Amino acid sequence: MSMHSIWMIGDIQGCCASLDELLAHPEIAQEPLARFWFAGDLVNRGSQSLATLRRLMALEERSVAILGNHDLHLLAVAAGVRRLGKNDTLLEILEAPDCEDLINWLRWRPMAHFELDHLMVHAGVLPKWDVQKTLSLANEVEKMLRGPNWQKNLQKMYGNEPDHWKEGHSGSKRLRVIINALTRLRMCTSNGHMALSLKGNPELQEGDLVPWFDVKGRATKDVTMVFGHWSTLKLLLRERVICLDTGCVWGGELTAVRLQDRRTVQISCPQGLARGED
Ligand SMILES: [Mn+2]
Repeated sequence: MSMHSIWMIGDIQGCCASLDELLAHPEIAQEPLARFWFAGDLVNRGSQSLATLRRLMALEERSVAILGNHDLHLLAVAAGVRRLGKNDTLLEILEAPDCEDLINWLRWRPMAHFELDHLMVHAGVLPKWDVQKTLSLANEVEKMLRGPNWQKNLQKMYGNEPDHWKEGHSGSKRLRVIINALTRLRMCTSNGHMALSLKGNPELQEGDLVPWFDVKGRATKDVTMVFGHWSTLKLLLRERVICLDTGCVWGGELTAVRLQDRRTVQISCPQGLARGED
């Protein structure tokens, strides 16, 4: 058991002032060897994505930052396979003198993290994946991102199909299902069919959908799942489910929960963008 606190922190989305305020909070700053877990969506929508990345990089071994959908979007734009959208706030990163270092740092972040019986992902896991399976599938994506063909491979990452896991999936289909589950999943059927598009898959009856963490018999049910991505849940603290996304960039809070005793510190964020879907 780690003697030092681990603070698990929700989606920052480029709100670096709130991150600075959180890390300087007396309760957190008093312990120089405390560690930090970040649940992904480190950048985008907020106004200080560049400063956020530099701040996170400077934490070095004190932090574990996993990748969310917005972070992968930044990688895809940097790779030249996606364009910036009108609400993206990533241009300052792409134009920064240290852009290459920032992008390479991001490419080496994990897609999932397991320690002290807590499994952290950005969005969710599919019902049949246990901890070891989730980590091994996450590692397939990590290897791709760190590999020589990462730009080309990111191009194939977009799309909602296939919407469920099969061991036989290979190539880009396989990576797409893994990435979609880990970084975009909210609702699915008890069989693990993901409802990813806003309009919903017409083959899925709305009544069949449940939050992924409520699927009965989920293979990860005996560990504590830690995730972000779903700000409308607010701070969800169940015995074995913790959602940390409290909508910082939408005028909510940036939240840190201490792993050891669930002590919670929240910073109010004045920014308050109109709430988006992502
Ligand atoms: Mn997200």
